[in-house]
Amino acid sequence: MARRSSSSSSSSSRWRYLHPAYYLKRPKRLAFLFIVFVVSTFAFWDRQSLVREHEAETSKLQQELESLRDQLRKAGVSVHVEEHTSTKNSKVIDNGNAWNGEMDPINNERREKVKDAMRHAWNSYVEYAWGKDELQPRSKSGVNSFGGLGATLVDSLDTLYIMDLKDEFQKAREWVATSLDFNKDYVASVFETTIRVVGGLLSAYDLSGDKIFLEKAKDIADRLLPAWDTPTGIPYNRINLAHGNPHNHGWTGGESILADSGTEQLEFIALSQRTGDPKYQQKAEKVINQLQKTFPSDGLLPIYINPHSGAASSHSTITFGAMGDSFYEYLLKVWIQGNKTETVKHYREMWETSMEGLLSLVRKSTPSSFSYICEKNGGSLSDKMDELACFAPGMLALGSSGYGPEKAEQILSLAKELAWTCYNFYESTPTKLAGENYFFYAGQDMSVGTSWNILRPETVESLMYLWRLTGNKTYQEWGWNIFQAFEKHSRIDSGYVGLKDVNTGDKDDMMQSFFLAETLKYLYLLFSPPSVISFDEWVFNTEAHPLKIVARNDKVEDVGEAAEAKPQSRAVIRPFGRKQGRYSSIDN
Ligand code: DMJ
Repeated sequence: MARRSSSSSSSSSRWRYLHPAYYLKRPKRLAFLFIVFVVSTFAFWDRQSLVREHEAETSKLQQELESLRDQLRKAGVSVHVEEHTSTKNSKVIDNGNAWNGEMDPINNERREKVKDAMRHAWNSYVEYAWGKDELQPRSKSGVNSFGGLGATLVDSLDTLYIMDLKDEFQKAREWVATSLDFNKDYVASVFETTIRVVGGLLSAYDLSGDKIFLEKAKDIADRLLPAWDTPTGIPYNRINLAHGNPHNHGWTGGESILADSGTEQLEFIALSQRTGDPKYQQKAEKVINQLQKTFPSDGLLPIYINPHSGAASSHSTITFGAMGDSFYEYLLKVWIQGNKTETVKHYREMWETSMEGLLSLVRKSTPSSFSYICEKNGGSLSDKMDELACFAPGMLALGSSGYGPEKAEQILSLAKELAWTCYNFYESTPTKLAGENYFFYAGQDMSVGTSWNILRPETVESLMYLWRLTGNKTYQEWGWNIFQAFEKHSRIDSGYVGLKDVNTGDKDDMMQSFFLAETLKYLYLLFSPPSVISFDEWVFNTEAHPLKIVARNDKVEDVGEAAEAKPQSRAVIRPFGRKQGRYSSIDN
């Protein structure tokens, strides 16, 4: 009992510490308790803010790391190192595709092989055709097929830059600065000069930020501009670079060609954006406004248009191949270049209308079910498809995401089917290189028509788009097979040649400038991460020259022609200087 009463008294004495009266009677203890409370609250708060500061610092470092990784990828540098330093998020999402952040060793090896091909093509041009338009590899000489504008050199600038061929790029840049002269008494194609020269120079400017390229682009564009001075604004397709005097080819009966007249919008809009001078954009966009007035319900325009009346010649061919192709391509791409805003909505609407027209031209062959795009002459379809029309799968894939889900699926499926057909244009010949065009006589499987191959890019272009947009590596395999066929049949000691006949492998004597501008660039990108020249930031002109997408400045139209050129602030990748590969905003 005694023990129980002692324990009960000690427990009641323990509870007395919780009673406020206890402390009121003992102020020293109350003060002590207060101090303990204040000190521990401060210690806790201090630790929490340290954690917060640490988290903020970590997140800032993470952001910097992400930005550096992005810059490395944009500069085309392998990103092995970055992934080792990253502790989480080893997946990088690019354009909706999961890219595992590691360069696949096979892709790495393949893109090095493509880079080696570019080096070989370029070195051969330097050695035998420096400053000339194109190299004739078997004759080991140069030829001025574009009036002596250094077409191959200008067409190659951005490919050299993207492949990080620094010395080669610098040497080409010096030639542009010191020797590129447009004051030539030469009747040039407005279309070819725009897509290769204006496009090539603008792309080199966007990539490097070097103003010499912009100055030269402006010079040549100013010489082309009088071609648009027609009653409708639809341009003449030829002009003398020194004296003007625009006109059309005799063999078109004085008509303008659809592709030649509607494939300058990307370049001329970009030029207005970069110079602040609206006149280029105004001329090029007026063409589309004019064509929109009489745009047919199926969106399919014949290849000849009268520059005086604006009337399309109803007896001429409708095609997604030669002379029609890139008109449709630019409807979509101007919409992308214009950030898909309300101002450029009519481009997208016209493109969608034309894609309904394209669907009406698609047939399937027997027995292999190859989808192909027919041509149309008058009211009747012809079972013929140019290799040139093989840009269409890439264009369809690129435009598919602008539709609602069901239509997007239909358009993407068609893109995949057409890409399979185009790949088989290559696979079906003894050399595994495609002919210039194919017939599907009475709906039967393909047979080669014109059997030359001039190193064209359209199929590998589409494979690059489809690989990026679907993530399906099969397209890389197909591209690799095509590249190997070029290596086997077209590579010679002094460059790359086309084939006179894909059945026999007989060689021609021309290294087309688009082989370096397009074919090799698209192959290189096919084996590179999708963030190298990403579709979110760049749009490729029809000669594969990437143009940076910037804010569309439609106020430009209110500015008088005499207004001082004032380029807008824009992002560029600096080339090889102190801020290598770094995006920076430039105000000129
Ligand atoms: C290039 O000049 C361009 O791709 C153009 O749009 C079509 N022809 C050649 C390549 O084949």
